[in-house]
Order: sequence, then structure tokens, then C-alpha cells
Amino acid sequence: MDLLQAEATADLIDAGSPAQRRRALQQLERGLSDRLAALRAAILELEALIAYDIDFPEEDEGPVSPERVRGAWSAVRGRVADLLRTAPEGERLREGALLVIAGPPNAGKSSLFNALLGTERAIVTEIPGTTRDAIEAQAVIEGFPFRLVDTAGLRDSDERVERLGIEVSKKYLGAADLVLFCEEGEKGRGTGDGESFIAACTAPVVRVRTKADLLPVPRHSSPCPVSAVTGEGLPELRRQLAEVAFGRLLALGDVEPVVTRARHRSALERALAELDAFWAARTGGVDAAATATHLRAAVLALDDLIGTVTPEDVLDRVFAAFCVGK
Ligand SMILES: Nc1nc2c(ncn2[C@@H]2O[C@H](COP(=O)(O)OP(=O)(O)OP(=O)(O)O)[C@@H](O)[C@H]2O)c(=O)[nH]1
Ligand SMILES: [Mg+2]
Repeated sequence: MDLLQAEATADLIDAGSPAQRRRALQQLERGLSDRLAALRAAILELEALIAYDIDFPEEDEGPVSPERVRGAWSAVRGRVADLLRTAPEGERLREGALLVIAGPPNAGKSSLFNALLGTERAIVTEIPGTTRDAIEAQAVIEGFPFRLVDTAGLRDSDERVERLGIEVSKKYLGAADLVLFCEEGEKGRGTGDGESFIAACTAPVVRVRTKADLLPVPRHSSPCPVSAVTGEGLPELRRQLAEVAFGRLLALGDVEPVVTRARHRSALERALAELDAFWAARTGGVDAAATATHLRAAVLALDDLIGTVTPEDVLDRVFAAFCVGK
């Protein structure tokens, strides 16, 4: 078993959603390990291609054309970069996407939070300013893990406790992976409250028009109408949230490997940097033997990532996270 498989074992034990379980199983079955082994082999082949240049540095042109070297380099570089691009959503998959529900007071945020959770977790009243503090809960949406946060309604307020709550909402908006912005259907275009807060946040924003049962709006109008009372629009909303938070993973399917930890990401970044340094050195006229050291370093980065572990290491890792035997 390699280190990636050992990590996958721990992930499988911790998995709280179908998508996490499938991903952990795929990694346990060497999905990621095999891909990295293939990349490693491709880098070694590239090194073999420039071996002639190393042995006969004085010759003008070796038996391998420069185009072929360039092609091999750019192919393996592209594949490393592709894998690296899965990192943001892969890490999000392990931790759960932070979904922050925000909007003006009384818009129906807490009701929608409860509806998405399937339990009456947050207090709901007709009084604007009911939610004072942020409430966090885990939810599985379309098979994907989310950390849902209900927040205090956003408006300019002079009331001290409410203002503190709004400060907390702003912090969550800053950390969000995505924001669900609620506006009340009745008020047509909304009050404009909260817009300035949303404009400042960098995460993608999904907008909904709440309380659709009170003022029926055409089904496909925008923002999408939802009702926490009748459940209207909720299936579409769930699909949209999964698409925004995990669209790349959805498009990749379960067969393509994905990297899921900061450890994986930094190792791939190192490998990519070495591949780029190789090309810069080669095109900069550095001698072939010196350029090859970058390829070696790239291979080492991948070796670190795959890792070799003894059975004891695996047991330590799995059981440390678990406190078995204590
Ligand atoms: N008819 C109808 N009423 C709703 C719906 N969602 C919420 N409400 C009502 O709207 C009022 C406010 O709902 P909340 O969920 O507390 O709204 P909120 O945005 O969390 O409000 P604050 O926490 O005060 O910012 C309550 O009286 C709810 O019963 C809905 O889909 N349909
Ligand atoms: Mg509330």
C-alpha cells in the first residue's frame, strides 16, 4: 500500500457523503497512484530522449529531433497541470463546501437553511433580525458534502447586537466557497439591502427569490423562485448548488483521478515548477546534463507524493486519526 492509499483509507472512514466515499474508494483502488506512476514514467522517458545530448554535447543535432523533445515535454506538463486543476474542488470535497446563506432581514434565510438541512435547526419568526449569530451545520446536497451557514440578515442597523451579527455574516461571506443570496419574492426587485455586502465578496453567488408560494412567479424566471413552505424550486436549487461548488468534479466523473489534499497540491506544484525550469534551462542554452536535474527533481516530487509506507505507518496514520485503543 502506498501513502495515497493509506490516506484514502482514512478518508473512507471519515466519508459522510456518497461523493466522498466514491472518491476515497477510487483513490484506494490506485486511481491516483496509477496516474502519478504514468506521469513519472513519462518524465523519465523525456529524460531518456535528451540522453544523447548529454552523452554527445558537441554534436549539433542528436537522433531525437528538438520537436519531439518539445512535444514530450509539453504533453507531460499539460497532464500535470490538468491534475493540479482538480485540487480546489478535490480539497473542497474532503472538507465540505462552505455555503453561506445571506440576504436582507426576514428574507427567509433560516427557513431555507432548515429546508436544505431537512430539520428545524434555526429559529424562524416573522420578526426581521431574528437570527443574530451564524449557525453552521453539515448537509449532503446531491451526494456532495456542504457546510451550511445561516447568517444574520444584512442591513444598515444601529442596534448593537444586530450589528455584531452582521459583522459575523461578513466574515463568513469572506470565507465562503459559495453564497446563496435570498431575496423576498413579494417585494419584486428586492430591497437592495445586502447588495453592497454581496458585491464585496469574491465567491460565486447563487440568487434565489424566496417565498415563491406567496407571489407565484414564472417557473423559469431569474433569480430562481423557491419556497421553503411548499418545497417549490428546491430540487433545482440543490442541483445548481452542487454544480457551482463541484462542477469540475461532476464533469470529470468518477473515473478521472483528483487530488484532495494540500499535500498533493504542493507536490504537484513542485513537479510543475521543475518541468518549467527544465524548459527554461533548455531553451536558455544550459547544457543537457544540467537541465536533466530538473526532470529528476520533478520525479522526486511525484515519488514523495505517491510515497512508500510500511504497514506500521499505515496503522499509525489510520489509528492516530481515530484514537483506536485509547
Ligand atoms: N409563505 C412563506 N413564508 C415564508 C417562507 N420562508 C420564510 N417564510 C416566513 O418569513 C418569515 C421570516 O423567515 P425567516 O426564515 O426567519 O427569515 P430570515 O431571513 O432568517 O430572517 P432574519 O433571521 O430575521 O434575517 C417567517 O415568518 C417565515 O415563516 C416561504 O417560503 N413561504
Ligand atoms: Mg434568520
